[in-house]
Amino acid sequence: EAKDALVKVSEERTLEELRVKFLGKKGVVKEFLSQLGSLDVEMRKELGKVANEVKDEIERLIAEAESRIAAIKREAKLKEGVVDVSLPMKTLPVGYPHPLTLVTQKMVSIFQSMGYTVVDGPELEKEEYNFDMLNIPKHHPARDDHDSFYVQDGWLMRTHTSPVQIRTMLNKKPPIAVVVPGRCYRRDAVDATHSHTFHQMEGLVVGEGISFADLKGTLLLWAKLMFGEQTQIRLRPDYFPFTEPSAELAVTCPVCHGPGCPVCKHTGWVELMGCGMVEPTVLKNCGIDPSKYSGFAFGLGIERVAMTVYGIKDIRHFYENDIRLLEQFRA
Ligand code: FA5
Repeated sequence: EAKDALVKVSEERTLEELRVKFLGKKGVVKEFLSQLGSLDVEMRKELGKVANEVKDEIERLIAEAESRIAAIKREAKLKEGVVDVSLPMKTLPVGYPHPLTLVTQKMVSIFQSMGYTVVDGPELEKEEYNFDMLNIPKHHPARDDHDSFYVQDGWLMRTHTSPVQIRTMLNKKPPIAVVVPGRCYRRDAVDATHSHTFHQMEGLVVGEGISFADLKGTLLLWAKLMFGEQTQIRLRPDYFPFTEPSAELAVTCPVCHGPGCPVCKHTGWVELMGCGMVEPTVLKNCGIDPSKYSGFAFGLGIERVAMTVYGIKDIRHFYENDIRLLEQFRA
């Protein structure tokens, strides 16, 4: 009877009732044992042994039932405690992309959409690539504009991304269409528009029949995609030893606030980059035949573009990591 009941039991309370019924002070087993007194010794011994075996067996079945009931309870609790994934989560503080990263990504994706690839170069650069092969030999006055951090003889922290033009042309033959975003270094006094460490993006296109019209069309399209359809560009003659002719590109002020505009100072124009047709000597330095190929190049200051896009007045804001500034660039 005990066995039949105990293998089926699935509730704590019923189990306790069965325990009392069979093993309790007035339970079946005790009752049976109390009746043994009236029997003779041999019989008492024999039946006492059987009674103890029965008691052990009932205890074992109770223990089994206990662990079965515990498992059932655990199962029920798990079902009850299912995580409700639709509940609102606790938000943890997260970072946001830096404005320089946002502007770089946007510029890169515009040029990628025109078929350019992104290439990289070292920040610790050979003087030969940073200057000489770009047609800026020693004692050339243009070197004065690039006051440099020399690391050891012949090596410096690159002053612009233009040495990656050289690295690209040494490694790959035309057609070439690359952009190079990256960090640059100059021994410039820090002020609202200058930093010793800043970022540029270089562009280089080399192929057959590349003309100044290609340069102009490309940069006009870039300006419209970057600052808006209404944007116009202005090209004025400039000088760089590695391009000829060279120009300075300005765009119509995208945020003009009229008099006192922090971006264009109410001139209506923002000067953004240097550009020009790759100097034939530079092509020759890289083993590219200038009678067959021509190219254009440009180089812009990423901070300058970001300041224009977001109307930021002081370049130092970019490097201070002030959370109040960064939080304004939440996606
Ligand atoms: C150059 O560095 C040329 N390599 C650009 C170029 C490339 C011309 C290809 C033609 C063909 P420049 O020295 O003017 O040019 O620097 C370009 C831009 O870098 C500047 O307009 C400015 O926006 C940024 N820049 C230069 N120095 C600093 C500085 N100290 N802090 C922040 N931005 C700077």
